[in-house]
Amino acid sequence: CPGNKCTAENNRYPDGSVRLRNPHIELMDQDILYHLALGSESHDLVEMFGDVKFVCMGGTPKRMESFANFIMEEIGHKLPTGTTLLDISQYSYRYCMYKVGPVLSISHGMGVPSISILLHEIIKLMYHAKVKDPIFFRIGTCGGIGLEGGTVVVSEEAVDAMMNNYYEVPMLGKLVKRPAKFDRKLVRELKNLADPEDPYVTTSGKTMCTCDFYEGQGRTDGAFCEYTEADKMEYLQQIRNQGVVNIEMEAIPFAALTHHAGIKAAIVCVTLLDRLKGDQVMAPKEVANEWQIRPQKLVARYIKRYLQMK
Ligand code: R2B
Ligand code: URA
Repeated sequence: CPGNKCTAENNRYPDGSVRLRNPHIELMDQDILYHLALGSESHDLVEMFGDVKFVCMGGTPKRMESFANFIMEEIGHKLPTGTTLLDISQYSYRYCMYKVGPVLSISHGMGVPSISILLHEIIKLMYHAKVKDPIFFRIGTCGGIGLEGGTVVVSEEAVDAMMNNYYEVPMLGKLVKRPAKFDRKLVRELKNLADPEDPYVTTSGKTMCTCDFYEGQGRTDGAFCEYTEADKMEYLQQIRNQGVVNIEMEAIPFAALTHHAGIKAAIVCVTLLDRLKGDQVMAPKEVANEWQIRPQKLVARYIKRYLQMK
């Protein structure tokens, strides 16, 4: 990085296009984005994706299909008559992808490996499509720490289960660390878009990213458990005292890989429960479904405001 200062700005080209920090890609005849069912030679990626500005990701294909329909309504995007939204990656049988004007809505599955594979391919997609200054959002669910179900959380920082703020990946038998950083301005702007009239709380803080939903998040209701309820509560209180407000399973690679690519990114999650009160997700489906729209609304406000200011 210039001056050894690895900021998101330094990681991209001056014209805003995504810099691929991999010299091998340019030398390849074609680049197959296998898990997206797309390729740099089989598809005209500039024509298909060149106008993308926002990449929104969330765990499940259903939620991201709903988000695609929701954002279409919100930004007043019209599909050509007689057409419906198409899952561009349907033949990957891995992730779903919908395009609504400048917005991509993509599912990332559960956990670090799944979102990491997706991010590699989406960052390459941005490069091949010559997209300028894209903004990435993860719209997700999480467990709250001292926050009741239905609370919206904007992540200020990401930490792993050992409270490290970097993504540690074994490469060629060595551990490589990449800083997991969000765009501070984007986080501030998102927080400011919370409406005092919203019938729920929007807050922010540190997000813990774990590699497991059960023992990895200190639950006592997995198939195994070798600690007591008291041990669990002591741990949850301890991480709360260190500023952790929610736990999920993708924040570290999401923050680290977007930062490494010079892409502005933020995470907005809704809590499905307060982990200080229990482990089981018990909210009825209809309630949980309504909660899951809340992060979508905040991100939609950001996108709409951006498009109006253009
Ligand atoms: C939130 O919810 C999922 C686990 O249920 C995981 O993908 C996450 O981060
Ligand atoms: N997702 C998580 O990873 N943890 C929770 O407790 C709820 C949703």
